[in-house]
Amino acid sequence: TTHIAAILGRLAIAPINPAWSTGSIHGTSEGGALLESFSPVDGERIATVGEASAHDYHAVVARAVESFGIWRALPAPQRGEVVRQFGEELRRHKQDLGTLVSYEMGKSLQEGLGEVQEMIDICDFATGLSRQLYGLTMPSERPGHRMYEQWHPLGVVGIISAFNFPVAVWSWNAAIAWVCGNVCVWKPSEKTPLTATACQSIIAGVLARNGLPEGISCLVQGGRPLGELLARDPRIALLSATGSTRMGKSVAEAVAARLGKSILELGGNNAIIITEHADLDIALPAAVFGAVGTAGQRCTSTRRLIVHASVYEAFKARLVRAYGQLRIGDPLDEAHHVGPLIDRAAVGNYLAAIAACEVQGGRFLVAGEVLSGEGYASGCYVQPCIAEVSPDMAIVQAETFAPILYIMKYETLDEAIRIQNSVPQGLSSAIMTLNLREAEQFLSAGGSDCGIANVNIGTSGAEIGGAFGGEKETGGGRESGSDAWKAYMRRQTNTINYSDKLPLAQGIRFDL
Ligand code: UN1
Repeated sequence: TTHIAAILGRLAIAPINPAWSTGSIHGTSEGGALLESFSPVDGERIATVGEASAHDYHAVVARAVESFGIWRALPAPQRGEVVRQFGEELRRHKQDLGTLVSYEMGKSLQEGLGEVQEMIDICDFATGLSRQLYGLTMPSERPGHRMYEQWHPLGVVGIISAFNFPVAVWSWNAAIAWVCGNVCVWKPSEKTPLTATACQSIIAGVLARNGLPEGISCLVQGGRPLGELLARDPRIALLSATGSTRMGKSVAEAVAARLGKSILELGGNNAIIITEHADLDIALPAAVFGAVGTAGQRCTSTRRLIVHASVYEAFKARLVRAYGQLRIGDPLDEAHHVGPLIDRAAVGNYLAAIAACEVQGGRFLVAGEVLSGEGYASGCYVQPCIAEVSPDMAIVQAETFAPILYIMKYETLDEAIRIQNSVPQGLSSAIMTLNLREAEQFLSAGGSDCGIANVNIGTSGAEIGGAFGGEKETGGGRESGSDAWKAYMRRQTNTINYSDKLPLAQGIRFDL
């Protein structure tokens, strides 16, 4: 913890600061409610953070609205320069912020650092994008007319993020939203308030050095009521929400009721198909990292393996052997592969899913258990487990945010694709094959129904350059790279007449 105190110092955050107000727009009133941050690594309380009341929330959004006027007037490449500077600060603080992510959330240090790298990458992407944001021009059907489109900022973008990627998912949204000319109001997970405050203090410094109002990046800390305020608030032009399908449905309903815009990035139930033509030497680490990385708490985590009958037994044996080599423990110790789950409630969900799987006929190849003894005092460390199942079992259809891997057998690729698509979620998917026909069938319109479909890599660990998101209960939103920026802007079609006549479109005659 002294190590953590030093990190907080370097990130300009006081370790235990109930007021939590200095220099940050975070919406805390004196004597208001507090959020406590506990580390799942050792069970320690790391910090208390002021919670935003409804009153605070309204004050913060008012500052955001005010700041929007200033920010949108800045040319996009100048906004990009501010985002570039934010990326530079993240490079400087990568070790500290990555360590804090690992300590507050529980993912391995490698993954904590990877998450900060993802933030740096999106800043680079957004900086380049700030000189693009291209609209199309198209020929007008009328003589002496010109037609084109422009992209304008939307206004205030709300961001609801989840505990599992406590900083990267915010940055995907914020960096893109900013270069597009929007200001942001961020409600992070109430389970990871400290990393959010760290990010806020970094961007606040960048904005201050550029003489810009901090309202360009706002932070409101708190639980579900704040999410509801964001969803119902007509000042929030776009609400980008990452989390459970249950949360997404209630956000989508409230936003749709006011005809607002939303980007939803919800649950996944991601599968890898391992065919008879797979290179098992790469299929194995892909499956294991996908299933146990971030202790199975990525929305892209591998939850299902669909394995061809001819390689099933061989692959199963290698998989079970690999699980035997997993080292579980303090994620800050680089000797460990797997850290804890986020909290004891998550451990409860893990145990409930295992029990349900057994009742429904699943057979465990590697049994799950909650680990106890030295180093496991937080009660959040669990044994990653594997169950042999049939694809239609209710528990296999559900996303459990824990390292539980379901393995099942198939005979034909049509059947494997049918199984892969037979769940309500549609985020990420992969096929392991060296056979061109199999790979292309999997990627075709009749193949995977997911937003992400990979060949010879696993389901998790997407790069920021592509659009990230998925179909069906995953919510349909796209964030991050490619042209996902378009969802953060409004498109305006402009027709300009430079002739001295007024011809009407569609050849309509209207003579006065
Ligand atoms: C998430 O789990 O919400 O593709 C995001 C990945 C990461 C992002 C995951 N780049 O696994």
